[in-house]
Amino acid sequence: MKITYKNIQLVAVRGDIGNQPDVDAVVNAANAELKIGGGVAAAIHRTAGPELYEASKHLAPLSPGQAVITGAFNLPNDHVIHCRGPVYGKDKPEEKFLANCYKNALKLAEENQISSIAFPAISTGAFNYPFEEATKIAFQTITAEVENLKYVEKIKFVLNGEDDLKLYTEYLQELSSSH
Ligand code: AR6
Repeated sequence: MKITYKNIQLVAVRGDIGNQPDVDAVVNAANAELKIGGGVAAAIHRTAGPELYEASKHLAPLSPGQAVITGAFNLPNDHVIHCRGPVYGKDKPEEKFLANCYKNALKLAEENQISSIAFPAISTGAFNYPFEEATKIAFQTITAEVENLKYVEKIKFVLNGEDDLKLYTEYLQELSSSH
């Protein structure tokens, strides 16, 4: 599913965030220590190679909502933006921290003149954020930020499951018809 919203291309696909050659930057769903972990982080580190951890570990610890940027090494991208999402039920207020992840990632993208970026559904795996609530926050935040983007032209959402893609597709359809 692909739409154009206020001159920004918004795309949702089902796939692996570690294999998105059509974007300049991929977002890592990181933990505080920027350790390799599971899920998104494991997929990104697996393809990027050990240099990614070497390049990022000195940037830890990250607070909830914080984002940092590194190179992408063997990934087919130029940059990795590492965001620490909130652990649901623990890092409060979780809505604000999750929104900050998307805001801070886009801010770093702008500062680095990045034109295309892929996001996973931050915090919805090991960090237990309910998928529907997290999706609402992702869309609220991104649609509010779109006005401020000068360099970013394309935002891609890379989802793991069929139902996840279905929900993102519904949000994109709604945005496209409201616009
Ligand atoms: N590509 C796209 N999405 C994926 C992939 C993939 N390869 N693998 C999983 N997902 P998670 P979090 C989905 O756990 O909740 C890690 O261990 C997954 O289904 O990666 O922010 C880190 O090291 C879910 O919807 O991130 C941290 O310790 C979403 O991506 C911690 O987990 C996020 O799942 C971060 O937890």
